[in-house]
Amino acid sequence: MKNITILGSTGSIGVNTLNVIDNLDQDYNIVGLSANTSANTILSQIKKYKPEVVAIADLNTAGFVKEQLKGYDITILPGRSGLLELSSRNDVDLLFNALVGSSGMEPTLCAIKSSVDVALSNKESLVMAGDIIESEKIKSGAKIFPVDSEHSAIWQCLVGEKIDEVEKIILTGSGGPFRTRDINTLIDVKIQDALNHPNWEMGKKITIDSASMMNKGLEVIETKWLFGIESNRIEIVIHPESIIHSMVEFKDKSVKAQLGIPDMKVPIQYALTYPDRKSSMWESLDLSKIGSLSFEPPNLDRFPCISLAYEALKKGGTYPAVLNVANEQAVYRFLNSEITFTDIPIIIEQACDKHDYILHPTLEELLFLENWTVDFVKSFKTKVSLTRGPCVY
Ligand code: MN3
Repeated sequence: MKNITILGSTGSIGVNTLNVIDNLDQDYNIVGLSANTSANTILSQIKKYKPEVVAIADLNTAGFVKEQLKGYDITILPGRSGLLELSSRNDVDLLFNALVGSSGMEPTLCAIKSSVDVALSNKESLVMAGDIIESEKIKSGAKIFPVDSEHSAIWQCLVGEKIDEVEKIILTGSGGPFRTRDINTLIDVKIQDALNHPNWEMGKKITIDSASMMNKGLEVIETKWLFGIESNRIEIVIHPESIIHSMVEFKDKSVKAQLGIPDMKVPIQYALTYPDRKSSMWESLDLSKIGSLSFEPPNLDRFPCISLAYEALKKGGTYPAVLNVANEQAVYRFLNSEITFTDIPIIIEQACDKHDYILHPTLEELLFLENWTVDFVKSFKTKVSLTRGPCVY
């Protein structure tokens, strides 16, 4: 019996995680769940899984849910503090962090500090606070199990291998919905065009990140912290079919790849059952049906977010955190029809250039910078152009 808490249980990854648990024969005891505003989904999850405690970040939703559960033996923890209290519990075996965006960073840190292993779907945690999380991991002995499909692939390729025998890591990316679109029309991208991902079904924020390819940029930074590999040994290759989930090249030039149907339930299940593998009912890969796999280099003129992410990773310190928060806020403004699709990298570049850089920020300094970046992006009005060209990594 494994005691588990799932943060963000009403989102796309959270729902899939509960689905995977339903289909595993090993018993899981759901200790805690968390939601933000999805009252109906969390109510039905509470009735089905009977957790001891549920954190609900949105105060109105927390009040409503509490009212609906009169007579139930359950603790509802409201607000941000409730989420952090749930994340800090040391009586669970695994915290599954499926929160979206920078709000997921502190909960990861809380669990690590409490010596609880984290199955990490929230890539923003490592992008923002990789340095702090790494040193807390060393202190507490807690581990991070990647859930992101690319990082799960790399993790699986590295089983039985020595990290100092790795030559490079090759992250695959589908290229998203705008891989072949006329580059001059990207300014006119509609919200619906950007939300229309060819292979993966995901939440809105990550779908926009995939369309701008900032998702791949964030994954480069995540790779550095998960596997201790520097940016000049992390490459991106576009692979539109999304069958190879990533690859590792070793010193002897042998390359290992992990393949499968694009389905997040597979990496979710591996993070839950590691180091074991359990039978599943997910779809089998039939390569003869797929026929051929194709690859191309990423077009850095089309996707300036990739260069911005590599630059932030190389500069280090607070750059990746500001890049991440600026991106997140710019994506929300795009989804609100306040800015164009091509404004996203411009805003990120400006925020990175204008912030007060710190090489080794504390958590407090990161949280201060998060607020600064949110305000910066909210007040961003001027029409300026991108000053950077594509970078060479
Ligand atoms: Mn991914």
